[in-house]
Amino acid sequence: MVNLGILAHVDAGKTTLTERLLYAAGVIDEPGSVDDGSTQTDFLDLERRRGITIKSAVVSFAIGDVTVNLIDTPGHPDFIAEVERVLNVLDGAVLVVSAVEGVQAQSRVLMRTLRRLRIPTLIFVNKVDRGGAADERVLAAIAEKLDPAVIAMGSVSGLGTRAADFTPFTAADAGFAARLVELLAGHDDRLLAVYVDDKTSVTSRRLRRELAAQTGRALVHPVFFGSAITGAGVATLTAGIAELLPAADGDPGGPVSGAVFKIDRGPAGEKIAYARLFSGTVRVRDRLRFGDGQEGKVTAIGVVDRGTAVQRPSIAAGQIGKLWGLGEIRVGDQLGVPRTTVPEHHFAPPTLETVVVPVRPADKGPLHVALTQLAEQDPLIDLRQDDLRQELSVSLYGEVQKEVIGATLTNDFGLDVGFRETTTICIERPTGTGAAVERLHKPPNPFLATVGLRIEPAPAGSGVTFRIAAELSSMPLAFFAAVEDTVRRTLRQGLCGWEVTDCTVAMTHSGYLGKHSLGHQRFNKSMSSTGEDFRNLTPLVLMSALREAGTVVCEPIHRFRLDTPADTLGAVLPVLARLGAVPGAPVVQGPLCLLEGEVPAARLHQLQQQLSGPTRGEGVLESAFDRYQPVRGPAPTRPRTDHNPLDRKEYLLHVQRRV
Ligand SMILES: Nc1nc2c(ncn2[C@@H]2O[C@H](COP(=O)(O)OP(=O)(O)OP(=O)(O)O)[C@@H](O)[C@H]2O)c(=O)[nH]1
Ligand SMILES: [Mg+2]
Repeated sequence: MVNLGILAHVDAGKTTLTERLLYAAGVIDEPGSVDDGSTQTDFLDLERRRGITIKSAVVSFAIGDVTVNLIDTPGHPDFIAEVERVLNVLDGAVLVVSAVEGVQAQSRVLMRTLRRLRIPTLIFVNKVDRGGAADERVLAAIAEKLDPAVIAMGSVSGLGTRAADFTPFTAADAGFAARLVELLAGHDDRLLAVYVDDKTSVTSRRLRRELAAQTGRALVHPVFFGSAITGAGVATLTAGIAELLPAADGDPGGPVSGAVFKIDRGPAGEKIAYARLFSGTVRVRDRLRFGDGQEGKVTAIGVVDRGTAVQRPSIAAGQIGKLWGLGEIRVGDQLGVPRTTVPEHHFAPPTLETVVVPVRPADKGPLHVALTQLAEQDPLIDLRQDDLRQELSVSLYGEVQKEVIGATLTNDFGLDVGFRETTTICIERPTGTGAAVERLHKPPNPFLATVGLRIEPAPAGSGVTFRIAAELSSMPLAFFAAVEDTVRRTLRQGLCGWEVTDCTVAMTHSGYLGKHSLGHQRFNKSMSSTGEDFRNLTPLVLMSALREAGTVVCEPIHRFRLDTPADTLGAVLPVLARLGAVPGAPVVQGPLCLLEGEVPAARLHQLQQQLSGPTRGEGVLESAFDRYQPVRGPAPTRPRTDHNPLDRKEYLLHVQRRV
């Protein structure tokens, strides 16, 4: 059993390759086509109409006695959240690179992450049948931009023609053997020693075994070539998947541990969780723990078996299955014993947001329900309800995702919506250190709690760290937990309304009142502190510490790459300058010119639109999030959705009204 992800830049041919693999394995009688909307994995109406993959989809086939669960992922950067969730459940991956377009922006982003997570990865150079396809040049670009530890597993003939084919190197090929030894010896001194001693003594079987071992440890990446349209090279790739990628392991008798990477709704609206098990066995009617302490009973289990969905009484370690009955479950939840303690994000979070407005005001309630369901499938849209203005907003990666959300609300929920203009999500970072304290029984503190907090800047990208600098034994742990929880919640809106991050918050003072109302039958609130006292006081203290520290608003910056005809450079540069993009020196390659540089995420969409004229529609712009950078000029603010603890009077009134 191998759980395999197919990843690539948009349009590289992942879905087409998936069809070919299914066809080669005899699962389907004929490969479907993305362009006709007849593939197995692009089955959503929207995917078929647009010809792009939006949601990851699982299919299954067999290579000899190895069962492969294949997950086809979207390549469009607006849907990178789908890829992120899939990465947690893979034994291996095939990264598809187009032989025509070469190594594209998203391939680099994906490969960087695959390497970091040490996911064994084969590379498939697709579209060798298309005019303009290259082999040597693309291989060199892969080595330069993705990973130097790669090796071509064969050679291409008839490059750029319909008859293009791929012939794997054999053991008899001396050049291949020498390259292979050189590559593998880099990670294995013994192999090098034996080889230097006597070249002929290293058998080809030993080399293949070592190649599989090092591929399995994600140290090297074999490169295959072919065409998903004609099927060239697909048999060799298939053999490579079975031979070189490690099989799923895990003890079916161990404690249950798994991860949910996709949530779907069945025909009756019932929730279906796609999960991979790392350990243990889950049976129908088992009670399962998931997320942060929720529980549910599995009412049915399904697997995808060679193209058809079948019900099963159980799934075991290594398998992917669909679980019914877990009402509260969310994408990204861990099942049973968590494998990782902190949910880690592999890619940058969305940097755009928009307000969703129902066309019919009466649809407000149903819209909230619908968006909540979409947020279950994609938590990164981070649905937010603005309590003050009664508005719903979502986070986004881009305009295509926005259109897809709009179409989904119309098609699946019968809701017509409009969107406000997309705006950029900034962050706030503290610029200095600030501290504040409010003590029990010391006016103006109206709460039965002592809370002192100090906030200081931390390195970029480090997030929020909370630590307790007060005496731990000074109060019950539940009160510390209430403070930490409230600190994190309060930091979602800083001085300018943006999320505050890259900081350390230390709790410097603590104290509570623990009198028991002994003689009283009823609980006497005036006599003992409760969690609420800490939850209510913390925002006041934290915000005044933050005001003392000060913050700087930072905006997301993307790195871009623009390929454009060289003669359009003169027309392109002023457009870049107008939109605040900073290009490096242009690199002219024949008739084409390559520009790389930086642009604020806020200008990206305009840039895309305004380049089509000056580049005669031939410019190709790619970009990926790079970092946050302090905004030049006046800091943008985000309207608050809470009762601002900086306005003490208004905040206390709100708290009073709540109790
Ligand atoms: N000539 C040629 N065209 C191909 C090949 N593979 C895919 N295509 C075409 O390239 C386009 C994109 O193919 P898809 O399979 O949808 O690519 P994808 O990587 O799944 O795209 P997304 O899922 O949207 O990221 C389609 O028009 C395919 O017909 C190939 O090997 N040769
Ligand atoms: Mg696709």
